[in-house]
Amino acid sequence: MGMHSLSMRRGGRGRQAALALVGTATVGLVTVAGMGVASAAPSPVDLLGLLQGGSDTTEVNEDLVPFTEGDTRPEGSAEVNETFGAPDGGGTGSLQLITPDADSKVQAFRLSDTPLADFVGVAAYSAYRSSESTATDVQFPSLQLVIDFNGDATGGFSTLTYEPVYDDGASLAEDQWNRYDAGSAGWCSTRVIPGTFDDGETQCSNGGVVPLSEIAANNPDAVGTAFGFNQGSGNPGLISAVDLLTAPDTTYDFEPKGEDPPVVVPDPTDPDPTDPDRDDDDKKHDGDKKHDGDKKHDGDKKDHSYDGK
Ligand SMILES: [Ca+2]
Ligand SMILES: [Ca+2]
Repeated sequence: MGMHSLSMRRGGRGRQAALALVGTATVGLVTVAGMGVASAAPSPVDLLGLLQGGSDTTEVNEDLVPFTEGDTRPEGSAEVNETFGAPDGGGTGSLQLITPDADSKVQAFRLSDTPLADFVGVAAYSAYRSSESTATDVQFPSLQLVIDFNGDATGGFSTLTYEPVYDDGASLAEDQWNRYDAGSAGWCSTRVIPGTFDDGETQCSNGGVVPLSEIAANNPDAVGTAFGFNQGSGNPGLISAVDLLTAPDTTYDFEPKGEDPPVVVPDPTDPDPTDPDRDDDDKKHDGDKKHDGDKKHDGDKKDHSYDGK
């Protein structure tokens, strides 16, 4: 760590701001994060990000911004740390997710306003399952897409879920990072979507795993209103981590920001802590301005209690 990594992190934030300035698909980012950058001139850092062509990665630090914890229930936890490291290209850290018992649930979601079709062939993430987990072998953190499948028409809410266990050929290996191309795979729906998920086909039941491309094609007005990770409820003892969540236009890299270098501030009230008793009468050590020049007390051994105290 140090100045080099610090400047790298600032570069990452600069790229995020630059993307907000030039990208029509990042309207949600401006709205959600409250970044008033639309009319601001790009700073030198923003311009550097543009020149580097690195407008496709946004770092997410300990505060999870622009994600929020959503429907997180005790004792579910989400923490950006380096416990399980990171996948290739994902820096040094990731988002650790723990659900100790069956009722535990943890989420990290980001609001969006993006056509569902834009996620097709694009959505992806990396996940790690620790062998310390006691959960059923096939369980991994899922990727979820909250959608409004009929656009401006009334209703249309559902949550689409990608889980590796329903993705033929996807790795379920523990203690390693696995990459899931969810945008090219099948998804489940929490609710009926007429013509796509019939009654009885929700929650992955009765063949209710449908390619995302088919869901989008059947519902051309569908909009992704939020996306992110979910673990639980029903995942007791699952210890995992996720990273490099790829959404339209941006990949989110979960990384500890770390601490800035400490700033050393001299203590002006105690210039010579090794010699406290000789403070006032000793010009070499005297640094206590409050008592300097006090003729009535300085140098008077009997008034020692007034001097330098
Ligand atoms: Ca990372
Ligand atoms: Ca609607």
